[in-house]
Amino acid sequence: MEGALTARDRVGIQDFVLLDSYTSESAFLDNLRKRFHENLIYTYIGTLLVSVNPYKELGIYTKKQMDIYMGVNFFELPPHIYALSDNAYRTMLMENNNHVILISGESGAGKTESSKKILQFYAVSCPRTSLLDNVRDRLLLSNPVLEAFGNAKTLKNDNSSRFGKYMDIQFDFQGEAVGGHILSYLLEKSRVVHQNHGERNFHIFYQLVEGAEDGLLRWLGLERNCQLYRYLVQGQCAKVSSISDKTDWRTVRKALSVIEISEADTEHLFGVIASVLHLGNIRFEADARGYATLNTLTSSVLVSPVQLLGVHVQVLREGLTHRKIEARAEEVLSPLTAEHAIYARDALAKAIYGRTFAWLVNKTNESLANKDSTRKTVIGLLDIYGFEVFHVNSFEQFCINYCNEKLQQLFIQLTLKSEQEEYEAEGIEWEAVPFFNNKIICDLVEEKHRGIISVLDEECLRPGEASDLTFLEKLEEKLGGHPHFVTHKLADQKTRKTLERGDFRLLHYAGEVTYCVVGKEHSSWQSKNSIVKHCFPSIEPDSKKRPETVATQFKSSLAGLTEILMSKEPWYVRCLKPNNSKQSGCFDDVLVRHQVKYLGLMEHLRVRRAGFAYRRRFEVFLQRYKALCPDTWPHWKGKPADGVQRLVIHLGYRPDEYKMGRTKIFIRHPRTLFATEDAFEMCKHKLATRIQAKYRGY
Ligand code: AD9
Ligand code: MG
Repeated sequence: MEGALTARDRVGIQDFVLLDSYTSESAFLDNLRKRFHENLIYTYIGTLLVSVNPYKELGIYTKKQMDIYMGVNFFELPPHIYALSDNAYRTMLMENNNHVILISGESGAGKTESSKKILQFYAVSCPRTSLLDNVRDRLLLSNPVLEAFGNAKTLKNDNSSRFGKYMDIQFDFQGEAVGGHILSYLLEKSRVVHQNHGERNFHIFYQLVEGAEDGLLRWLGLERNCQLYRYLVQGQCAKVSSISDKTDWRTVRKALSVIEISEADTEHLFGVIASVLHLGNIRFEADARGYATLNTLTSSVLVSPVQLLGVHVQVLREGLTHRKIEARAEEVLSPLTAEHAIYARDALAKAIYGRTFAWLVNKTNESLANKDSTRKTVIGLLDIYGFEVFHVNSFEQFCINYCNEKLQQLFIQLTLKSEQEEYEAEGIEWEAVPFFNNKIICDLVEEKHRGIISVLDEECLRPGEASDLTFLEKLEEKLGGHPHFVTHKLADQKTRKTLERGDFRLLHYAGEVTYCVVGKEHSSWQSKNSIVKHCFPSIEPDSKKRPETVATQFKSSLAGLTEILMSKEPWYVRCLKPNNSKQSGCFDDVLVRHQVKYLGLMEHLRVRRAGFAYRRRFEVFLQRYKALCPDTWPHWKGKPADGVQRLVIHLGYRPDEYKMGRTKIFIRHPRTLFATEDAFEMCKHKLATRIQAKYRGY
């Protein structure tokens, strides 16, 4: 007995629901820390998985481990991401419905790694026929491709996702992974032309320059030296010790061929990527009137983008130094100043890269598509960019953090709110658990006519008149009284921290972030560059439609995403970051406590602990288990609730283990249900043997 106690003391408890002092944040933290130092990074809160980034390889993701977890009940083995994956998978097969695994946590907490482990589990462990082996390879290899083009080193994470990703894995009725589909959300395109100190551009640029074969580099007009390209060196850290661009290049090349991107398309793809680097090196001079001209040196630099993008030199030249104005159904070319030409060049580079990324996602989807039309069930994986706060935060951080607010709101809706509402609706006695609802911050950003995005839209409709500062004034006017919004004028009263004149601060669920509005007009419009139109005619938006700001588009795409997520049965992985220095073995109490708090883990635990892990409608429960009780087998003629009551008494459920609602039975702990499920399996087996014996007897 003493031995068992010591082990428990050492490795903690694997499900927070079993923690004695479950309302104490310190006890929660102690348990997490204890486990972390024993390399036990996973802990449950019921069926929710808490994961702490170990920042080292643990050897717990082998094929052997996958086999151990396949088909075993959730609580019979130590917590693992494979257990959650397997549980979602088996529920999908049993109930023939769609599921989604929502992975959240701040930047660097381990979301992308988690999503990769889940995908690997499905691709490797699920039943397979040799015919579809390549589907699994494609599913797996879509990752390195999209990471190369959509991830980058930031100060928070050496492999930070700079786009949001939602991926459906499709399964056939036998449970075989047969296809997939990816939706991507707002890529951080500004990174193509600008990186903060200590950050890099997207990985693919460095992979290309470092890893490409000599012949390819020559054809692209590039040299093997990142320092020569302005778009690659602004962060002054082209080389990163944790990253091998050369090795990654080989992986990406192989992956591109596995996802069936043809040689010609691959060539074109790298042509476009190289042309972005060339564009970055184009310089402008001002003529006597201050208008931009391309200097003679630049003329030779133009040759490469012209060849690689397949546009006429005159089109490129004009596109960079002039802007088209529509006046009385006529198009007039108006010259740009040298300063504006730089914006035009950068806008072009961003637009080209953005379209290329969209093209790549499309191609990947074509390769993952399952042509067979039989009904599939899916498990969705959501891996977005995590909440982030930098020294300077701009429009991109605003979008990323807004996206995280939305995801937190969904979590609250689905767990804390609807859970408690259901108890109420079912007439189950319940002591409400208070929680902070971040809807107020979502509204602050997205509310019609009053939210920040709506003010931004209005300002964008007044070209010429509006500026960064008038935008800020409008915000102040409309949102000045909001408890989560602070500007320069109001700073001292609300947070006692001063603010620069061009900044505003939001008090997000996960912490305060100060946003700088300077330069917002350059990031808020969709580019309508004629060169881009020329290069990507098929995916250019309809120019007749009134253009939308990027923020508004993002808002609608998040609304669409929420709908997708709400239509599926959710599972949660909450990732925590143990320290800010990417170090293994270091558990920063203050940092982890903060995350536990804002992720609402304590509230979730209280609801779980006081609540019921499983619920089934009376009819469904009775139909499945009626064979376990002579009173209900083969038919129960009375009310379903009474039948269920008889059944559970017969099965020996203790009164505190379950509650009868108005339409459903609520079961406190999964173990109870698992025991019933085991009894059911045995009963089926006995029945089958009896039937076989009977037929043999004839
Ligand atoms: V961001 O919001 O995209 O910036 P993520 O996705 O949450 O962030 P990521 O999964 O990329 O973070 O993890 C960051 C780094 O932590 C990885 O590159 C690994 O080096 C490390 N990591 C994360 N999870 C694990 C793990 N389970 N085992 C080992 C891990 N290392
Ligand atoms: Mg990520």
